[in-house]
Amino acid sequence: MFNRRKFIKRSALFTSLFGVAPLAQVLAKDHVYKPKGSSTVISTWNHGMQANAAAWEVLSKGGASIDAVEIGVRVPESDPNNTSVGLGGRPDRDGHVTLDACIMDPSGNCGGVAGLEHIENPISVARKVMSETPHVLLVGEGALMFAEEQGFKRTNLLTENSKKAWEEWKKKSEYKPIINVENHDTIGLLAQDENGDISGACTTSGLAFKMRGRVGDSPIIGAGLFIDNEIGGATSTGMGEAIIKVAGSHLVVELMRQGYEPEEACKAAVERIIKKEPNYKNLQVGFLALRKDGTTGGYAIHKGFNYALMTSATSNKMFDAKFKV
Ligand code: SD4
Repeated sequence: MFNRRKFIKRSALFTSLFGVAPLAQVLAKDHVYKPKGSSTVISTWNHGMQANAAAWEVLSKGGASIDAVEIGVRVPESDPNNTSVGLGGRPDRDGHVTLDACIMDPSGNCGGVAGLEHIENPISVARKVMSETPHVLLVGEGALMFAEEQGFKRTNLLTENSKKAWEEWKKKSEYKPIINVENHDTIGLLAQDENGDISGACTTSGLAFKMRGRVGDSPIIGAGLFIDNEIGGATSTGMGEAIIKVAGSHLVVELMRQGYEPEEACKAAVERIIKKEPNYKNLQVGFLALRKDGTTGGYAIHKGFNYALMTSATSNKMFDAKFKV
């Protein structure tokens, strides 16, 4: 049986002999970070600039982070030229545009939709799942029925451009995601408001020409997004299967709890994937993290992942994430 007193005694002996705390002790320690009293918004890829600007409109008026993240990611969702989110997203291999999204607030409430068709702003449906149902995730037809009950209108999400790309793809029907190309547009956005409260949102049409019914990390709490308002938040982009296998965003937040800097936490999560994924050279994954004290970081497997960052002290700006290979 586990004897706590003996364990503490042994730990103390270990520390005095080796001058460092044993791992179990380090892991048990929750780090406390103070909010900095100003706002921050960070989001994936170039379209993060527009999303950040919209989120900032909310934050700069003293608005809540949960409103900022929703309003922020609705911008790329509604952009028909963005081919991996919302309207104009690349379809699955059968020609259906199916959308995945989730949202999480500072109290740990969350909602998501997966495989949602015909609705331009899945993030807003995800928020309704959070606020209007006792559930966390609705999928497919049920998610669509719920969206319509909530007053969302059907739209044709398959633009001419996406239809052409699909018809071109069908000629060979080869399923080979290309690093930083097909995966380029999922938006994950984290925001901290003036009260220091953190929320996050993540939304995508997923991998282009995926199998019908395939769901990636983006609508899965703990994979594509995780918030713990005591510690911070994290979000991801890239090959969802690899991210789900390590519960990526949850892992990043837990590493920050153990004292890792945001960038270090993202790097350690990337390293975990590399260790477990023999095929890592052929896939991209990127993480972003925002800690309670306003510190941010990002890291990816490959070169090419960038993110937009705006704070009360700095203007909206793109950064290239560091990378492993
Ligand atoms: C997915 N993570 O469905 C998403 C794809 C993505 O940037 O991030 N694209 O696996």
